[in-house]
Amino acid sequence: MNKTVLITGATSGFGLATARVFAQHQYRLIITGRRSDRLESIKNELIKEFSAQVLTLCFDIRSLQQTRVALNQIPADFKPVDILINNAGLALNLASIDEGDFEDWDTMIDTNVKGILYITRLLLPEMKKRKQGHIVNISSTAGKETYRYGNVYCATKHAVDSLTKAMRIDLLPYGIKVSSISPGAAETEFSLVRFKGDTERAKHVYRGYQPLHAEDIANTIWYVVNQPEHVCINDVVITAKAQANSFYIEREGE
Ligand code: NDP
Ligand code: 8X3
Repeated sequence: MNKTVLITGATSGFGLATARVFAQHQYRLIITGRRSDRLESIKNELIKEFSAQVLTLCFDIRSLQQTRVALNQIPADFKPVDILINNAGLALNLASIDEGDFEDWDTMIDTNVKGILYITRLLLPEMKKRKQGHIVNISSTAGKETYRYGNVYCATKHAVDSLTKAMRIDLLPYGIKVSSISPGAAETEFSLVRFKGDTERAKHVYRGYQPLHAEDIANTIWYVVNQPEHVCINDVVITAKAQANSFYIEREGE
């Protein structure tokens, strides 16, 4: 029987690439994000290319109310949700801790931390009842090392790291697997969002080396959820060949 995967933040980047991989393998897909036009065109693309079964849920992951309403719309033929990929997230700006923007802080904390908590908490009763399920949290190398001016974003990803460990412990009696993937720099819309539409600044992040691509992370997620039943991959730290960690990137010509 085909399984259902719910991917948050599937309107671009890792989430979209992951949706394509799972669609290719005939999973039922629930894809989420705030941009309804993108959700609809991605749904059409996946149906056309892979004859996939796709449900779109348009909501803001920061809102418990919106998340609850959206999940209540999942029809019986898309249930149960077998795999939850907590991918939606963002960074906003780089600023010293004494100069950070309060609104940016709220957005990052509400999206990256509370967003994961809300949707996971709401989907868990069914997974618990079935004693089955797999939660994959997208963390970051920013959750391993804190870099200059990355303060609040790094803190949210350290929180994802910690929550992943906490979930794995608490859900142990229910046979629910919990994994995290911690990527280094990958060229998606991430830097464009971080620098609020400044394309030059966004491009500068990836100068002089080959960063990760969204497909690299999608393939890693696929690997993590396709292990034998008795195996749980706890965490995968993955960087481009040119990147050692948050601090060291080998760039040509520098
Ligand atoms: P993108 O900007 O390409 O994608 C982010 C996705 O998150 C979009 O689909 C966006 O959808 C969704 N999203 C953001 N805010 C919300 C919200 N409030 N409610 C619902 N959905 C939301 O970035 P990436 O694909 O690169 O990022 C995916 C994850 O990977 C993030 O958690 C990021 O922190 C993490 N990451 C990224 C790295 C990178 O270098 N790119 C490296 C390590 C980790 P929409 O705008 O339609 O709501
Ligand atoms: C995204 C990677 O290095 O910009 O999490 O924080 S980094």
